[in-house]
Amino acid sequence: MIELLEHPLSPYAQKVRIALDEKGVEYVLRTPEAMGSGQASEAFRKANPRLEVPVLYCEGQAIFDSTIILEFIEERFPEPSLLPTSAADRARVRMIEDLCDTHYEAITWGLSEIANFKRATGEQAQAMQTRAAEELAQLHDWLQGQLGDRQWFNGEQFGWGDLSVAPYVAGAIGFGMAPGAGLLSDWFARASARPSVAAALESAKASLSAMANVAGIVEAGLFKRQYRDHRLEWMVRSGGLSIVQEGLERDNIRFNAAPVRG
Ligand SMILES: N[C@@H](CCC(=O)N[C@@H](CS)C(=O)NCC(=O)O)C(=O)O
Repeated sequence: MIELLEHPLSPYAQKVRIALDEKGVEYVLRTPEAMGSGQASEAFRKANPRLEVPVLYCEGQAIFDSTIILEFIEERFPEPSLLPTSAADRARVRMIEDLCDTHYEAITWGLSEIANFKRATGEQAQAMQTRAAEELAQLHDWLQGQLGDRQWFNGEQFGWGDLSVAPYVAGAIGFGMAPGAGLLSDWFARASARPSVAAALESAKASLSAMANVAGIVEAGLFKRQYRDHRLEWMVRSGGLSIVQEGLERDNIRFNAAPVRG
């Protein structure tokens, strides 16, 4: 049986869930123990040296990184195809995915660091949230331009482009930063009505209550949040350099280590 290591709030894992559901592939879900603590089990470390979800276990192989997993799923379960037909359209949806995985996710992750993990408060939090709202409005405008008069980011059918955007827009909505009325919000209404997307977003909603205690867990030194790539960049350029410094001093953030032979 295929197993997906995930966390319901991970947009990367949501992408994979939606793809599997769209293809009618059966799988079981599991959240790794001590997720986010930096204290991963040997098995998880072996499966993904970065200690991130999603990881897909299929036919004896562990595959990490949502984009690599989506490519695997597309090749292993070709029907129905989630990629558009032409090479140009395939490149187009992959670029949308890349922008969302990097630029968009960094912002919603930053908002979570403030709202849930309480890394910033008062004026600093307000300034960072204002910055995030401005950037999201810009991104929503860009996405609206990408959508144009298409029904779906993929084209005529829901697919790769759509499952790559929906988790992030849902995240922004969760922080009260929904796209304004227009083509993008109409698209999101259509996308979130699909059973595959609805199931992933429902699980995320159900797990939100657990976030109420996470700031206390970080304070107690039991959580070591991963600061990486675009997330780290967002923190630094959005007024959160002191957050990074404090996290390093208090040892409650982590960077990726080089992989160790398992
Ligand atoms: N590039 C990876 C990113 C995955 C990722 O960052 N996952 C986050 C959850 S959203 C994670 O597992 N972080 C581990 C941690 O915070 O310790 C992908 O596309 O799968």
